[in-house]
Amino acid sequence: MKRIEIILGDITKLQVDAIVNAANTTLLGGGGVDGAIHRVAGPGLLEECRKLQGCPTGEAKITGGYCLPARYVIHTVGPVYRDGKQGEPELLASCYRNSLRLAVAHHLKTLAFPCISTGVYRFPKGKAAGIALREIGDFLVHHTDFEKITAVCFEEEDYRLYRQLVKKMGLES
Ligand code: AR6
Repeated sequence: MKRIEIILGDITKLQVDAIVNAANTTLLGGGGVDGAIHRVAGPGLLEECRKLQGCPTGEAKITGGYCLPARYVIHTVGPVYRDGKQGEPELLASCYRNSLRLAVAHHLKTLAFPCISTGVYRFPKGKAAGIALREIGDFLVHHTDFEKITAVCFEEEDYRLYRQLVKKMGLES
């Protein structure tokens, strides 16, 4: 399935309909990919985020892209990983599903995801990659008009894991 693309790089540079932000429940910025997105988007993004009044874990909200090459930013809040028995896998899957649902509602056709929760929130990378690719793969099967979903790996380790898994899961032609 060529509509899944795995790349090693910086999500803020992608010219897609929307990039997904791994935010926190305040939606008021932070470190990691969230910090990078706000830095490139500029102050207009924070201003719009303030009006959203936060976002619960596992859910997603959409804003404009401001100075980013992407038209929109979909902010989702991944779970903080504790022991894997506090609903973390289900919440992570919800992040992907709710982000994709918003993309459809806004008639978007190209979307890029970072490796949600695998940084500061410490979700084990292999497990997170499996959940991400399962949700993305399922979505594309049911949305044949969606053009492309890019999984953006910022770290070599994530890139290797995604490449391995995408083959193992039969998501690549
Ligand atoms: N492009 C793509 N991926 C990136 C980039 C980038 N420019 N920068 C970092 N990553 P994290 P989380 C990767 O910590 O674990 C923030 O402070 C990074 O290598 O950004 O969901 C929020 O405000 C890692 O693989 O997000 C929250 O408080 C992945 O993005 C908290 O961190 C996710 O790492 C969210 O933690």
